[in-house]
Amino acid sequence: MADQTRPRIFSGVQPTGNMHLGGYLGAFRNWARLQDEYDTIYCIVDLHAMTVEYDPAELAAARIETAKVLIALGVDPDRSLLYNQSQVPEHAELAWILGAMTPMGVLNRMTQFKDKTARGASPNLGLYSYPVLMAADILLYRANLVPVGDDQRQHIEVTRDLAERFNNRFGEIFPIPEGYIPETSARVMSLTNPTDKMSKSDPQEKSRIDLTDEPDVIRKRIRSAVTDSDPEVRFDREDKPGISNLLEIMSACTGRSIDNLVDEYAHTGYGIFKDAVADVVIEELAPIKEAHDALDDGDVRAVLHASGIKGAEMAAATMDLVRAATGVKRF
Ligand code: AQP
Repeated sequence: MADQTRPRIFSGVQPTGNMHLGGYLGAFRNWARLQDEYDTIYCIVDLHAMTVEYDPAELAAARIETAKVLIALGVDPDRSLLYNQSQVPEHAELAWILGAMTPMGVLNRMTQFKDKTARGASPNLGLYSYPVLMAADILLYRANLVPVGDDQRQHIEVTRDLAERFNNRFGEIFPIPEGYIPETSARVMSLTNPTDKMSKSDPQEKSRIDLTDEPDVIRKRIRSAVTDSDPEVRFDREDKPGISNLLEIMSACTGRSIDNLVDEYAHTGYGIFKDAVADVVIEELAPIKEAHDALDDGDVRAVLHASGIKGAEMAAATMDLVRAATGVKRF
């Protein structure tokens, strides 16, 4: 862990609600898988969570719950750092320095800000400058790779842009990080509106599958997933977004190609296909729920505390370089 001889990974998750199948197939599963090859740092980004309306007690509880689910799905505290963003104040300090060199035009193009405010979020400065804080999160650890879902593609581009601007102006301090985005399931769609992304903030619970849902809930939600009236199972994102989403989910859970699944299910009817999708999702998530339910809150807190101390040491080392390069070295 953090041995600096291997390329480094950083990624984050907002403690803003239950973690769902979309985040798992798009990002968190890779967090666990990449631990052997990379020096891995995973962060519960609670400062980002403050950019939308929230209840302090719920945020505090969600930080523990999010860590619990991550450990349950395979993030191993012996191999990865796992802590809350707020445990390392340098995230905010570096965000300020990067913000001072971020053109507003870059932020004006961000689709996530537009989407969130269109859905009712307050257009506050924190939400607007979210990509700058995200860039600081990644660059603070001089990360090389960032495993995320497709919705974060634009923010990774901003991070790369800010790293280049910084290096050109102040000297080569930051590696230019790459996104690590899966080919299948990078954007898992809502079960009730398959042209929208599966999302924690969707008020319709039926739109998603949470990682700790009971098997009967998972089956019910997949059975009631919105599809179409043509009975053929085939992949067509435009005309059959619901079925295409289920095919992608099944492919991601089984490792089978979409073509192979279509060969088997093209003419079985939607009922049989949906039950088969439910079976593989239930099988995929069962060990996560079991591990989650066995974890103790106190143990999870201890992991966050210990990891945060190590993360703070790494962040301090980067900030020494950044402060010296930018003319604000500490006396
Ligand atoms: N539907 C999705 N498909 C694939 N990947 C996804 N991710 C999120 N939704 C999907 C990826 O999960 C990681 C953690 O995301 P997050 O919880 O920090 O942030 P988010 O993108 O804000 O998640 P939600 O569910 O969409 O929350 P709201 O509703 O608040 O916007 C990221 O890598 C993300 O790409």
